[in-house]
Amino acid sequence: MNTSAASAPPRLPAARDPRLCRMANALRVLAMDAVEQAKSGHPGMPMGMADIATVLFTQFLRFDPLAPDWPDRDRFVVSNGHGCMLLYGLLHLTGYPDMTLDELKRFRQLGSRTAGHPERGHASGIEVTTGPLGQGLGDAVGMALAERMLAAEFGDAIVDHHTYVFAGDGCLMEGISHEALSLAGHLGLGKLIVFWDDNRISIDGPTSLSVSDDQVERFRAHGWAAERVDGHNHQAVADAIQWAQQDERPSLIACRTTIAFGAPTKAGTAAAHGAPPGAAEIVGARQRLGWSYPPFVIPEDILAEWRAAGARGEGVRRAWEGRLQSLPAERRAEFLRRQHNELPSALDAAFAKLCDDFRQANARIATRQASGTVLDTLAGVVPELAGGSADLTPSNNTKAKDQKDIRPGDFSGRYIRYGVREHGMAAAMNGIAAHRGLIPYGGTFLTFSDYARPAIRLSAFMGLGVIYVMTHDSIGLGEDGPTHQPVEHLAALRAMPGLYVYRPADAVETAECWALALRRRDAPSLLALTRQALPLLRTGGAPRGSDQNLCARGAYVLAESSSTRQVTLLATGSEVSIAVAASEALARDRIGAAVVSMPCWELFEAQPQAYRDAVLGSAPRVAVEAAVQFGWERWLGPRGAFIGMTGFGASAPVEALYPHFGITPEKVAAAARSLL
Ligand SMILES: Cc1ncc(C[n+]2csc(CCOP(=O)(O)OP(=O)(O)O)c2C)c(N)n1
Repeated sequence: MNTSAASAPPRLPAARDPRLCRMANALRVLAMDAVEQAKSGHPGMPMGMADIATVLFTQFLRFDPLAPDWPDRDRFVVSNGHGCMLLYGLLHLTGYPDMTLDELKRFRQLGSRTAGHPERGHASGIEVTTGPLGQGLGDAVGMALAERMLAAEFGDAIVDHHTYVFAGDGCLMEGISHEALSLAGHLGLGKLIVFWDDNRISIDGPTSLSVSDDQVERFRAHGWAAERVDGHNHQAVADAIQWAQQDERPSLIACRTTIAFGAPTKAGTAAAHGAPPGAAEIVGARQRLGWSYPPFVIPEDILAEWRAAGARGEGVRRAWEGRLQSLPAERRAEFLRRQHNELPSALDAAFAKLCDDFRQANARIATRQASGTVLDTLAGVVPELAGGSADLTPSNNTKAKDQKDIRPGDFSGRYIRYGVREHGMAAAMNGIAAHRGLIPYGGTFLTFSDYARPAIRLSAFMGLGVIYVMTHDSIGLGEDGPTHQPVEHLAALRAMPGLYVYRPADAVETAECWALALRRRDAPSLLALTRQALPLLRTGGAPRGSDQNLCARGAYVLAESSSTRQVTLLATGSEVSIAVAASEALARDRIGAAVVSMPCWELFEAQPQAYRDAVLGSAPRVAVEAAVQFGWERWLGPRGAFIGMTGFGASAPVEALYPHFGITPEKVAAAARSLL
């Protein structure tokens, strides 16, 4: 390993194992051939990182292609996801049954497992979706954290694996890398090992055009162990992995590589980053690499070596299964329940009691406060809940009474102090959810969902049951002013496919929305909660079980008009009580107004047309939400009016802001009258 200063030249390849060279070359030619056939893709990274991947997969990574989801496998994340042909090649060669040679030939084609960037769920062995640079690094921090937390709970005999990450210059230039590295360094996630593809090339050309960070010193400043190696020297890479495994800190192995190693004219240049090499370059590369086989042909002996590497893990996996079997039955069942994403059976009763308690108390509380009360109960019932906040714990009410902090060296708690790292938090939660065994939730102000949005999009993309607790959801937060008052965020979040956005109107709806979010293990949920206190609207009725969760259909008639319905008032969250007050004012004028609470548009959209028609009715509609109108058109129908925000908010007490922006029962009632 080269521990010399940042400016020292890279070591020349000294210890290149001929067998490993041939195995690595198989990865190189598969990447070249697939990209050439697809007429698009990124051959440079796979050819440059092939040696590192070969050392890792043949000597270190614990995996079993025949049991790809084995819980104690090492996690392997390709954060520089444009280099996905490297991953696909590895999965094929090591024998993952669903990654056939045909799939490699169909690289980037419709319906193939081999998408243009790795997509979780397309093939086993793809742990997370990557492509947006740096996200994989953020995910990996969550995976490594989940590993430690579960090890603290179930013991090292059951949970004891590494998280390995490939990352490029782009990943390290992205801001998210700062949050991810800093969090991992602080927590001391020693089983996280990052390989940086230090090829000094990105798309525009040499990285010297845009960056001059000393990455090794940067990682060290974050509390990581960091060393340099020649990424084409198999022995040096192997030595570095051994060193990294032994160090108690997370580790960076800065691998000096040549992009498109082996390509005769494009190696070491930006031209090799993301374009088909071309026929002449491929012929030249085959000559240089000593590879005489036609496209997509892997000789028997090399394939056999790779398959042997893939078979290494079976015994280790079986030994682990034996250890799992020897756990006490109850512990084993608990471990497996978590792996299968099944929730504890006591949950329904807990939610029924919560709703009942809220009704009994009939208190005016903020929905963030109600959420805190829900969490106090849930923490005792759902031990896999892993909470946290981006340094807004007292505001987000995300820490349950009995939750203990996670600390460096002590991962037995269930509360993660993410620090002021919204993006890093969201990405880490993706990693925690993708790892399995824990249910992550994390808080910040709704307005700062923007800071987390790229990772929220990936939660939705991957279908991960991450729960976002986003408080201070409107001008209702008051004095902090317009920078902190979301106005366009609900619309922007509702626009995201696969994300369930909940905006409960009172404490009972908050509990119901939490129940729905918790049960949805195949998609992320976002709870938009108020800072300000709200009256209880769902006062009536007997204690409700989960089957009577009125929020489950996304929208419902909260209050039908006592006379014929002449207008329907639609609202979410804090504005539902404004709609109720407006309906009462209209009733005094003998105008029949129904109030519809719409806590979750996505669920309502999924209801049968007949239900939606019945709820929305045929009368004119007025919608009220302390946010921009964007998106409400679909619910308003041909004769509708919207009361809400038309621009940014203002700094003032909440009591002044609602009248100032005209979001009042009087305005809603006036809009209703104007439609009659
Ligand atoms: C967030 C994000 N921004 C931009 C891109 C587009 N992009 C893909 S690869 C790349 C350059 C990455 O350079 P590097 O990590 O050095 O990759 P290499 O050229 O070594 O393969 C860029 C800008 C992206 N995928 N994600």
